[in-house]
Amino acid sequence: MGIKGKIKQLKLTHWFYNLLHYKSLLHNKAAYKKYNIHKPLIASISSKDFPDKASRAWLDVGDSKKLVALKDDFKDFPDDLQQQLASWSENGYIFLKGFFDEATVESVNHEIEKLVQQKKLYPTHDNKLMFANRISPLIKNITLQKQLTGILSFILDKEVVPFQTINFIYGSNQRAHSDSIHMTTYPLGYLIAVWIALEDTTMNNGPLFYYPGSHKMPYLLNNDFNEGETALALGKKEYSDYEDVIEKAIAKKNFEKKVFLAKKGDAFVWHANLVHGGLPVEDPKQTRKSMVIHYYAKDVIKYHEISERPSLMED
Ligand SMILES: O=C(O)CCC(=O)C(=O)O
Repeated sequence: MGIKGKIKQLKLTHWFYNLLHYKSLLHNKAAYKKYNIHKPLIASISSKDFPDKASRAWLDVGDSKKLVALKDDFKDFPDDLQQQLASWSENGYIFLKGFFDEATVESVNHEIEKLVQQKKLYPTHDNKLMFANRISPLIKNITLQKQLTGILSFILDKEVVPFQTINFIYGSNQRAHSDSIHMTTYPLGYLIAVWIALEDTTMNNGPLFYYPGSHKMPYLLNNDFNEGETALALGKKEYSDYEDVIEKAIAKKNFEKKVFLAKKGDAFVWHANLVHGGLPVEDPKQTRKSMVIHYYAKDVIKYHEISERPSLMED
């Protein structure tokens, strides 16, 4: 590990950074109180600070087959969506076929192209274009689209708030993971993600893959793969160690691997703990434009288990 990596391991570095962004941590204040967390908002936080590792989301605690129809707004959803919602507890995902029309998709593509050209948006974290929602009213409006947030709030039975967008021009080549190692909640189970195809995906441009039912595995958190953590520094293991462990856990359970060959405008919604990733890009010349939006439920503790940082939320 280089010197930059070592500095990033130091919790003091995070606390200082958090102090500089104090206003963006205030979203956690009420939830810390509600869940009896007696820590400053700028301090590191991880699953070790919480008394349990169980989801409290209603469709994890109970079975969606029995529960969804009991809610008044269920009858407002189209038949196909009703059926998929009924299988949420079992599958951990739903498809929204053709959810975004051509004009909306193209407006997103043009906006991202413009922001990249203007150098307001640039690739970080392995070619990801992060947080376009913070600089573009157009992208922000998509994240707040009522029909979409209505479905997500229904699934979590809580108001949802967008945390981030990630735009991809090329396939992510990302190994299998659960988002809950990156974006975590207490109680667990209150993250939800939407993946939007901004062009068709094929077996050549690195489509999304996922394992139905994998969300029911125990959440794999720092204690399950990392070691050597101290009061001042994070554990010694790398993210790739996490990827190795989750890959083994998936192989042991024999989950079926499915590939989402999406058409432009399709969307895919996944559970906080559904294991997924991007298949290797077979043809590096082919683009695979897509956008992911990660949402948190509003009234829970929001943080990043892997780095033990509380999430910074913009207004
Ligand atoms: O789009 C992909 O290939 C993977 C995206 C992903 O895994 C994520 O955003 O969590």
